[in-house]
Amino acid sequence: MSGDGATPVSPNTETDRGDDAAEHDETDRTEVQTGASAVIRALENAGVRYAFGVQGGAIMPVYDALYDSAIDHITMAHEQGAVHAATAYGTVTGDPGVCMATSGPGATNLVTGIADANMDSEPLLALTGQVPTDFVGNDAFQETDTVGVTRPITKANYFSSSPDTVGGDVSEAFGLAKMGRQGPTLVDLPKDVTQGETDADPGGPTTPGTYNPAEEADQAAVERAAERFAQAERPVILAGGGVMKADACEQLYEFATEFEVPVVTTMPAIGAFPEDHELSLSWAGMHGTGYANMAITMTDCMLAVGTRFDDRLTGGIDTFAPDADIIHADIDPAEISKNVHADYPLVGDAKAVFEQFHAAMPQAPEADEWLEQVAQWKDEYPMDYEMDEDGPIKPQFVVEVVDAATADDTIVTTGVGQHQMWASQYWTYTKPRTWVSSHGLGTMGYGLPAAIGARIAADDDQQVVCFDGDGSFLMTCQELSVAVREELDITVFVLNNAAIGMVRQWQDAFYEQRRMASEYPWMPAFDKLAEAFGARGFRIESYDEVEETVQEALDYEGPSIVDVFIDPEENVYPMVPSGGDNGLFALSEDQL
Ligand SMILES: Cc1ncc(C[n+]2csc(CCOP(=O)(O)OP(=O)(O)O)c2C)c(N)n1
Repeated sequence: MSGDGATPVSPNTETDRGDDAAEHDETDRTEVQTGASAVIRALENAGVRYAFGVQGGAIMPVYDALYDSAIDHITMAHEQGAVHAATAYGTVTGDPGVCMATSGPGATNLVTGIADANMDSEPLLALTGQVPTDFVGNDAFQETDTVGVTRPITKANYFSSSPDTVGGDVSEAFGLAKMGRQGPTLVDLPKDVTQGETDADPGGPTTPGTYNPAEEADQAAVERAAERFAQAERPVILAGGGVMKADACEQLYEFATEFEVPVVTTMPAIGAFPEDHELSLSWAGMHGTGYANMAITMTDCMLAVGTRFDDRLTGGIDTFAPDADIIHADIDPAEISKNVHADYPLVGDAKAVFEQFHAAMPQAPEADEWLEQVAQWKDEYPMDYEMDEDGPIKPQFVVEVVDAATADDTIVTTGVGQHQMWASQYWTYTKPRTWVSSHGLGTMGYGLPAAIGARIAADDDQQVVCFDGDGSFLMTCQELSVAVREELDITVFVLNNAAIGMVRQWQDAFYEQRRMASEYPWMPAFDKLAEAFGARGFRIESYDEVEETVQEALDYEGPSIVDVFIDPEENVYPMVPSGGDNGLFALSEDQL
């Protein structure tokens, strides 16, 4: 598919792979190039340093070619672990993470993670083995129509048809994953294609010549929108994940601080604007801060950049920012007026749009009263919880203690559930790409493999912690074997409430406390489980153990699991019920 008119994409500039990555000497490379070696050459040309995967019959030729490469392969325990680790790698670095799996069950085990990356527009390249072309359609051993299965959940996918074009397919899939609106791509690799000989050069990352996402937005449209924004009496910026993806955080900061506009982020954009800044209102939506939700409800003009207005953010569309003119900038024109009507649509890259918008602003909005109002909301609805030192441990306190004990650039990964919300609410994020979580799909089990991918992507001196739920941890805890084998310094705090707490919370609130299949009093001892894997295990059962044990676990240079017995009845607030009015968030169950 990487035919004429292909546009080169800058490969990852980081080419120094380090000695330890060069497991096998590149000079061992066999002279005859196969489809498989073209695949690996394409990855090398793209600057890929790591691939996460699991071996198997149909993908073996590709692994055999990898034997000769300096690309470091991280063997995962399960393909779901591989895809989440690769996705998190992409979140932290901005470059597509690469995962590999064999055909059939290997490929289907990737599906959840691919769907996850698709919902969050994460750059990801999946390579899957496939039965030989002649066997396709015959129900051959481990045959699954991977292209068919993944078509709705990939940005693009390819069934490679020849050793001569397979390298180009990989180059294009890599280029597409990163360019424009990012997302997952997949190349399905029949065994005869990867085993066949070729002398074709796979080239570097490319995109089809027909794929030309806009860089700058239409200048006249920007000027009209800036004119309106400058007149706003209650302006607000809503920064979405696209701001992070476009590396536009600096531009956001400059714009917001120069024109004194409060900044609300979506969950995926946590860290795009420093949460300790006085203009930060943290994040909005179902469990966002009261003041963020007030601001996006009462605004008269919203500059929304790189967000798809997910329903967890908007609540009911009818009650979303009812008095506001919406300026919506996005790189994907399909997002404009999809969920929320855009009064001022702008199609372009977030970084370019902020620069254009900044230059086009005739003056700062006159919004002193609004800024006072916003500050008042911050006082009125602080993020708070009640704590009794003799009672069960509050999870929010644990998050705060870990935040205080770690550096500002620490990366936090999470599973999905209450713990994810506490980790996002009670940690102060000040740097981009330090919040790594599953948003749109809400995939339990994301936390540990994501911590592995993040650890490999992170700077050596950057700490990586994971807040997990007991239920989420149980879904992918086998990846601890990988963290031990690779000697990865990660610390996992399992906020253990012996329940799949978020479900329990909803049952209590909306199903008359009928706790069907949500209490898990049979959880294993996670500290002992950690030791069985060869990791360090810790347990915290009372407040007086929290600070010391947290420090001990963080100091341990390797994977450690801290089993924290938290208050099993603690709930996440504020809360806007599904489809509700953001301005009417509840601070406790009786307000729902
Ligand atoms: C794979 C998957 N299955 C089911 C769910 C539905 N779900 C959402 S939150 C949640 C509870 C998660 O429990 P746990 O990981 O223990 O976290 P807690 O809410 O207790 O902090 C469940 C089951 C999901 N999000 N993902």
